[in-house]
Amino acid sequence: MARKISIIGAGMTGATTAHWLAERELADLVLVDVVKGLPQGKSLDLLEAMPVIGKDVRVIGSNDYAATDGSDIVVITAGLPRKPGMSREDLLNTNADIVKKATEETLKRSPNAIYIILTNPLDTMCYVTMKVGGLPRERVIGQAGILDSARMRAFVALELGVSVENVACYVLGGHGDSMVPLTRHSNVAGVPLNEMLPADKLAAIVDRTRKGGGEIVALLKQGSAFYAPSAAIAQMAESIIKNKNLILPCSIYLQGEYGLKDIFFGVPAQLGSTGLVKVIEYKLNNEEKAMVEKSAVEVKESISALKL
Ligand code: TXD
Repeated sequence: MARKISIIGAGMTGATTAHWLAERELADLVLVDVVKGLPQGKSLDLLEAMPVIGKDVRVIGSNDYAATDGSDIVVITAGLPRKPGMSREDLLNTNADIVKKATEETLKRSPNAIYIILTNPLDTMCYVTMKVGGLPRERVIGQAGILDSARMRAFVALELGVSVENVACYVLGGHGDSMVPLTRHSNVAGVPLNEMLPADKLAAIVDRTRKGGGEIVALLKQGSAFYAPSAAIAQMAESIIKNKNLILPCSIYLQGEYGLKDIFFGVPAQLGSTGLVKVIEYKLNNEEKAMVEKSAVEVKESISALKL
């Protein structure tokens, strides 16, 4: 039987995730959204592209969670952007309600599903799914770090004129301005980044990475990044479906790793058929530890503002 991936939220990231996933021919796809016609229209359009790209993927769109029955993976991208007059805390609790409902409705139809969360504030929404679903941490994985690391990789590759494939960058921490780009552990074909780039260039790349989301929001004027975030989800899903055991920076519920407990936080995570297989720990120096702690405070504050 074909594997099945359901994507809740058929907006920019949800639909683009379906696109990248269809290209990889990993599983049949379901798009669910509250807007009438939107998931149906986008999925029909994508289905009609399959003969052109030669992939046998069934794509269904629905306003009803019944379509998600028996999913192997559920991706949650549903949420609202901040509206004028809305505080961050208001947005947090509005999106928490949406993610809560998406979790409850999908989990009862797919009791063994692995969850990949995208909705912001990311680390806190992962916490909502894990708590509401009563799920083990292995089955709730947030997407943020692949995107942040990919931005840094793209900027380094551009600067040096080398292939993106030769550039390995690692970004830890919460998905926010306090993310922690690990320049010491990043490298180009094995050569440490700080030997490949002068300090000022490297500092500029780190700064652009931290502000990467905002740079795109400012350009688009409406909405936020969607190609790169959804490509990242497809990579996570592939590692799970194919049991590839790729080590990818993901938001994971920590239980003592990096000295942190009871929060979702961006760390390198090995992903296989059961979801999280293992958290990989870097040896951090004092400066890096201080950045991690600062980032963790932000995530803790966000979780404590939750009204579940
Ligand atoms: O790296 C990351 N984690 C992020 C996070 C990168 C990019 C986007 N990030 C966040 O993902 C963003 O801040 C939002 O919270 C979500 C979704 O972003 P997207 O760009 O896809 O937003 P859209 O285009 O507005 O799509 C959201 C869809 C839209 O079609 C709504 O109708 C739908 O969500 N929606 C719902 N679907 C199902 N059920 C409910 N209740 C619902 N409410 C809204």
